[in-house]
Amino acid sequence: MFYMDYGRSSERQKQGACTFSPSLSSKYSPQQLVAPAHPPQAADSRSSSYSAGSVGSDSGASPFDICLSGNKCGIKLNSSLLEINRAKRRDRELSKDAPFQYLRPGMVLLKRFIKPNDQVKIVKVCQQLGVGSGGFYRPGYRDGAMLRLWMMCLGKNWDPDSHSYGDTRPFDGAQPPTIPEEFRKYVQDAIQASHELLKQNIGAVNAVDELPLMSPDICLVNFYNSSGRLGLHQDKDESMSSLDKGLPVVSFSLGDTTEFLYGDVRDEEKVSKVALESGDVLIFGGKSRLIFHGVSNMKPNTAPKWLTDETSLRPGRLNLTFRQY
Ligand SMILES: O=C(O)CCC(=O)C(=O)O
Repeated sequence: MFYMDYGRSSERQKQGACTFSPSLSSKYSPQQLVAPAHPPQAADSRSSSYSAGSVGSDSGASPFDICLSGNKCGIKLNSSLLEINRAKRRDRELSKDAPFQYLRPGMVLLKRFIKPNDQVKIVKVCQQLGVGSGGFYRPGYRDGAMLRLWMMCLGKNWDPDSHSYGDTRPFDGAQPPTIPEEFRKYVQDAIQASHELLKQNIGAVNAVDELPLMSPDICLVNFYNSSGRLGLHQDKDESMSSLDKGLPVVSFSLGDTTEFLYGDVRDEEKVSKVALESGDVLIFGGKSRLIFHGVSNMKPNTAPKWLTDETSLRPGRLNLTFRQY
């Protein structure tokens, strides 16, 4: 991953998105996306565990809790279980309307692929891992610029300063938690589903060529509050072999909707954008493995109510990107 640096750019031709559901693409309006020189606001006034820390992090602070304090991801009582189940069923129905979007060669979006109960499970597991050793922290750079998100690495640590992976976090020596087996299973399911959908929808003869199989040993978990964002960058800190094979990045979105920006050059005026909603899985590999991508314009209060009710997830968005080193 390469958040701040311009890095090498891809010469690939930009392809138009082909959707099998109402298209969400529209023209991207230019914006400043790189990390700000000042720390971003906390998710809400109750919640800040941020403090300006030592190099590259808020390492002096306790881990950030992605769920609101006091609820510890338990069920809140303001919605009945009956209502919650009804809402989940409704959302499952919705997912049938727009299951698949082919964004460009090597890049697909599986709409609301993660089932409601699994979304709840993922948030709860991330919350628990996130408050332990190696949990959520505010990444930053040596020059003091901070990313507008909280991060937890699973499997291997990604260091924003050196743009490299390691076994421990440089600022506190913590070892990243391992990737839960269930998460790996969701990734395999998503890749398999994308192959089926590539065959069905675009007649791909060999879907594995378009989106190679991968077995994740890294997962970066980002939490964005309503002012969270991530500048255009390429994910290219994985091994040369992984990048050469185009092993995909598999990205899960949970909570509030956001705009995902993507394109062949690091130019905010030339990127496409697509909305990522709770339960969506975005996969980019093969010819799209080195796309520039980023996140802007969070849409507050768009998380499914059942998700926030059942988990007390803070206002914002949780994103998990799985990769194979
Ligand atoms: O939050 C997202 O959807 C994108 C995350 C991302 O680009 C990254 O972690 O490299």
